[in-house]
Amino acid sequence: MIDEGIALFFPAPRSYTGEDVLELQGHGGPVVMQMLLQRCQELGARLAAPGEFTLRAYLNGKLDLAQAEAVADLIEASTAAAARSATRSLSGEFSRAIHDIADRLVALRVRIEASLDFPEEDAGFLEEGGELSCRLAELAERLERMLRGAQRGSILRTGLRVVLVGQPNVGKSSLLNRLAGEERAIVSAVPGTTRDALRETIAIDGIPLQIIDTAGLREDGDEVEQLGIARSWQEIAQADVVLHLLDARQGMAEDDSMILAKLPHGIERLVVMNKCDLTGHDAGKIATDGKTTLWLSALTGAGIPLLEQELLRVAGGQADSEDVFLARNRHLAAIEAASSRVLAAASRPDRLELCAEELRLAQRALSSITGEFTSDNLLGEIFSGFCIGK
Ligand SMILES: Nc1nc2c(ncn2[C@@H]2O[C@H](COP(=O)(O)OP(=O)(O)OP(=O)(O)O)[C@@H](O)[C@H]2O)c(=O)[nH]1
Ligand SMILES: [Mg+2]
Repeated sequence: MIDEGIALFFPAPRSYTGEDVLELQGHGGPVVMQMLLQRCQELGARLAAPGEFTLRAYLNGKLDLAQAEAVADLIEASTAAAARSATRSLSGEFSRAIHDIADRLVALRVRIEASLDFPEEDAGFLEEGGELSCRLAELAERLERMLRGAQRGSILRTGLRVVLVGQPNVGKSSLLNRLAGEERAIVSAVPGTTRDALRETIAIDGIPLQIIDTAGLREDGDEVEQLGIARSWQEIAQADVVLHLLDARQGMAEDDSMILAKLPHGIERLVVMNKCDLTGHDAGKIATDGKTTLWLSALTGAGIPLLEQELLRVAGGQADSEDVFLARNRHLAAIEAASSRVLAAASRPDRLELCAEELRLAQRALSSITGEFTSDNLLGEIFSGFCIGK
């Protein structure tokens, strides 16, 4: 005897994978489980590949591809809002929204094909400003809305990457500790304390944020510090938002202008005047010509709620709304592709056969999300990201 437990038999097709499934449940603990697994293997079973159960469920039509991905996202969700969004996708809400748009694309294509064959029967349909252009505009609108929801969902999945940047000693590590609510990073009055990038995941209103503390940027410093600074720039290159910290007593110095000039183009940047407690300046937010400066104190915590609000704004606000789907990059690319096909169709009302072809390609792009058109390579990529036994 190895253990006492339960054997559950799920006859096909009413199991997770759609096949006959036998589940053995023991008391747990790595040694006993290992012995149980070993005995099963001696009797002819083999270990499952990563995601193999979910892959089988997909191949047997129990789930579509977007739902299968939601299984992995649910397991890996880092906040309750992300988990809820994954559950919505798992229940098929995302897939239904995709199918709804795809159905509209098909219906419109059918009308166009009919007009090609019998132009005189449906003249109002093709007129300028007529039904065709209205329908195309409506489709473009829907895709645009879906893209926005998916972009917000993609932040919910991976977390917004927030990199703390600035000269040595301005208080980056202090701010990380303040946001994390614990003493994660070493803080000291010695400039050049932080050497290696340090990351901490926090959640604000259900939105996961990866806060990354970096080595203070300066030209001198020893070899180790310079290696750390090179890492700071690597982190900056992958940031969604850069928090540029300044010492409020000094404000923007020459070295800061140099840092500014080297930041990647188009990156979201917030200027943080830290140590406002030493200046007598109140904590607060000042917005001038679209640029936001936050005055706060990492030491006392004054102004931190304002910073959190500002980060939420950058992340796209509320995490938990109905139209936010936990999208992956491949979903975003597919929705974007469909959207540009529909726009291309709208620009060619004079060439109906081109218009119909664009709509066909738009439909194909959307269907790749739920898995109607997918290559084996893509399946391998998706399911290898799962943990074993799921
Ligand atoms: N009065 C005051 N002191 C602060 C504040 N934030 C940080 N400090 C102090 O400033 C010093 C430097 O803080 P750190 O958080 O280590 O600064 P850093 O930017 O991480 O520095 P490096 O790692 O060297 O780049 C420490 O002595 C902190 O206690 C603040 O808001 N007010
Ligand atoms: Mg530091």
